[in-house]
Amino acid sequence: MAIERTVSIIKPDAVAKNKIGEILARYEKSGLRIVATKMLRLSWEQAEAIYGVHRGKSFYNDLIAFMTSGPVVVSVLEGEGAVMKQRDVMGMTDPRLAEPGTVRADFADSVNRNAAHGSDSIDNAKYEINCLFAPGEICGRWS
Ligand code: 3AN
Repeated sequence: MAIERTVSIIKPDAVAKNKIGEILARYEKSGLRIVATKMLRLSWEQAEAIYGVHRGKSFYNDLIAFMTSGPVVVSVLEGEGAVMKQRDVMGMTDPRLAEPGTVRADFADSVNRNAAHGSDSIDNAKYEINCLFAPGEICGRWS
């Protein structure tokens, strides 16, 4: 399987619960490597850039307000099949449907306060990396 990169965002609810280390540890235990990570408060424009696909949906404004409501931890994860692997560790969007042991099953309260974000395709990962990181902030570790 190819080495891919994907974006993880630990959302404001999980940061507030002090679960940053536990969540990143799960990604590391799955074999993924952190090649960039930082804490920041997303601007409204950054949140809209990442979630623009949902513009017009009933939950859109609440989603952007939530994502900008407090600090987040954004990371680039690298590894074999990184996009799907991160999403497997994260679990389904609605924590009530997420497999036991996934990040969302264990740390999320609801579908709109669901602890974690992950890119859903290689193309979206490239787009999100470009939105959130400068090239010099990423340290490839695979070779
Ligand atoms: P995922 O984050 O699992 O890729 P998406 O891309 O469908 O799921 O949704 C992006 C974000 O929008 C979710 N993480 C969640 O915060 C929010 N969201 C999605 N569906 C709903 C919904 N039905 N009601 C409220 N918020 C939602």
